[in-house]
Amino acid sequence: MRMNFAGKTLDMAQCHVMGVLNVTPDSFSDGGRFNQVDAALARARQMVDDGAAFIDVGGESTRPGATPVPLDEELDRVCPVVEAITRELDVIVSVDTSAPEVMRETVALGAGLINDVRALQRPGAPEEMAKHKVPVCVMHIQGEPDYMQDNPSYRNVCQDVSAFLAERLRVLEAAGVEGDRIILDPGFGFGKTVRHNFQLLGALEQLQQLGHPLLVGMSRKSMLGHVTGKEVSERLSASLAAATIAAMKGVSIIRAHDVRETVDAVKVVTAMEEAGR
Ligand code: 8Y4
Repeated sequence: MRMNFAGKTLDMAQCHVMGVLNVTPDSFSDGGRFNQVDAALARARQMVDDGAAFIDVGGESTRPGATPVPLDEELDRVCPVVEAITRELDVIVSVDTSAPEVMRETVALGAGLINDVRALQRPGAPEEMAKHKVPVCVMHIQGEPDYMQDNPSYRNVCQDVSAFLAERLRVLEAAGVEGDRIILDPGFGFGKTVRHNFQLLGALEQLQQLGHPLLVGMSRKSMLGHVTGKEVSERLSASLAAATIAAMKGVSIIRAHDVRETVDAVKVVTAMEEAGR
């Protein structure tokens, strides 16, 4: 029921909001490392004030065609921000990474969750996470970020995603990552057509059957652009509709850019559920 994120515990029967904090160079225009860390900390502080339970710090772009970030560069981007947030703010720091070295360094700095869009498929990643006690979010992806959108194909997307996650659970538990610290994520937009994404959204209950807390991220994604015809900057309402659906289907964590608004949407769902108990 409760999960321990490096000393901060949360009831996973409740729905929490995770704010997105990109620390890629294009997200904070130049100004040197100090100013970048400072700007990232200010943005994190705003999201905490807005009600975020997690801040998801990511130093690598998973957009198809993005240039891969060398390990040293990822460490240089992410570590100072993780250190600053854990020192200054009362929030769980999540680190969006696939690199075992980044997992090791950021957990040592106080990160409370490792969020891996590659489901710990990199060599050494399961073994690295087995050495620590922090929870990990294992996300479904078909292929690699670079080519995942080329021709996504499934026999049955819900069954296939569920089978992939069940297999990762088996592999991770065999490597020594306890099941009670594994969070699952269907990976909206990661090797999926718009239709696949909406089939998954409709079938989140099926993924709940795996018996682990769920995390979802649909905020501003192209599945919402496709149905509304809107650009990224105009997708707030659609993002809130998607977040509301996910909350109603019992997900534990919603990854979002617009924390303030998403927290309100989640509060409406929570109030309804509490009134019914
Ligand atoms: C506009 C803004 C359009 C952002 C697309 C995007 C997830 C995730 C990402 C997710 C988990 C993104 C790191 C993609 N998505 N981690 N990360 N689940 N666990 N695209 O769905 O935000 S990055």
